Amino acid sequence: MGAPVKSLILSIVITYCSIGQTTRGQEASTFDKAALAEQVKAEFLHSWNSYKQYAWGYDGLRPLSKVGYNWYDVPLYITALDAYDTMVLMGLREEADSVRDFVLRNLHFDHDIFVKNFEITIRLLGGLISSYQLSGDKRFLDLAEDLGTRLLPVFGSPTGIPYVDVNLRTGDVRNPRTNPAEAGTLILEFGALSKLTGRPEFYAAAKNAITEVFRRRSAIGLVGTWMDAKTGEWLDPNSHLSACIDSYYEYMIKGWLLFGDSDLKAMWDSSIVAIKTHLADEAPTGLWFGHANMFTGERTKTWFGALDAFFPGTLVLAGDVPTAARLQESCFKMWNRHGIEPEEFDYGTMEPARPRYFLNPEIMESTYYLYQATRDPYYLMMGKTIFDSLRVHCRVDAGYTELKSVVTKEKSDRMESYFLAETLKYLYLLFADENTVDLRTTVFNTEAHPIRKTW
Ligand code: DMJ
Repeated sequence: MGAPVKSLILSIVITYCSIGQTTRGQEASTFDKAALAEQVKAEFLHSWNSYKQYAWGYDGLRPLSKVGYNWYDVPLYITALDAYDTMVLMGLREEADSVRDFVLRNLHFDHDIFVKNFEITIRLLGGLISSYQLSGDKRFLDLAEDLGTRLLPVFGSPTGIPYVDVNLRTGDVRNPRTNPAEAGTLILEFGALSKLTGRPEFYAAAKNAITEVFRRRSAIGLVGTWMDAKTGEWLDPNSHLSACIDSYYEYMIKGWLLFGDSDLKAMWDSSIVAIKTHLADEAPTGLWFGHANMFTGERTKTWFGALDAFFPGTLVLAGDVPTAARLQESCFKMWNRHGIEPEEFDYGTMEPARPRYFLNPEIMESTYYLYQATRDPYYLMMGKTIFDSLRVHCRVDAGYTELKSVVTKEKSDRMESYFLAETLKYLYLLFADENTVDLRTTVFNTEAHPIRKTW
């Protein structure tokens, strides 16, 4: 058993002994977990069947107009591949088999299109790797290797920090304006690809990318929002845990857990000190993590949002369950303020700063990890509240849809693939048998694709 796995088990045990006994919600026996898991599965099928009916073969569904849309000139079957491993985990064998046959018959990457390296890595490369591991079908791994090879040119900048876009056929790259999340959220997928194919260049390129971002942290240990991949210069010094930075931190701890790479653990150990020193905010409404200038530490905004809600989950994986539990309380307050969380929330005024909601999964993800760590039924209550309000405010005839405003609940017209890959998967796993996924051997990538440590 590797050291990261031991540390995860240890953290779960410590937590169980310290706060796991404290039940703030109903008793476990009053929750019919199995029934709730079935209800989530039914909502998954409602969404998936709507996608099949109106958008089959497209990358995504517009649930109000009931049409499909593609990200590029040709479809890459993003929703189907993102949803596949959720189907497997839910035991939807027939659906999963039909997706597998469709994807393996139709998906290839020899297209003259520029794609976003980060999005294609977390959704497709991650999806192909988990599909391979769950199905044992080597054709998924062949597709993953082909895709990984076509994405590799992004790392060819003078700094090794990846360009944002790459042409899948020509290998041309463009757009050096990047951020820590896009540059630093690649090591799980590229690293697993190295382990599974025996080609070390994938791991090396992704490891170098996150290392080069980390090396450019400020004297007080923070990173900014935007940077130039060619020069390594910071273009925007705003530091936070939200979009553009979030999963850069997540992959330090998950990379440590999946590969036992102590350099990644050292990056986390250093970063978490800076985060707790300069971003943490003990407000009258609880513990939050706001925005600050990466060079001076000066507070720039009292904002926290739907994406930041991944952080309790990452803290659990890092072994800091007490802080995770406190922050999760704040996330739940943010959710309950209007019955759905906003994209950005000003915890100074306790009102949305950006009122949209994109069906994001992060709060469900953190609820799942906290329940796994504590077995406290309070987190089942939390998950049920979140699930109920999703059904009330985002469910439509053809699937689930985003909101233009969590205040007015006005709907917008898009169901992102991560709703099936992540949002419903984490809700399902929260209520399903606790051993559905063995967290001692499995690490979820940032799109919730489970990657199993088989090496
Ligand atoms: C997903 O694609 C991933 O979770 C990513 O890390 C952040 N954005 C969405 C979900 O909100």
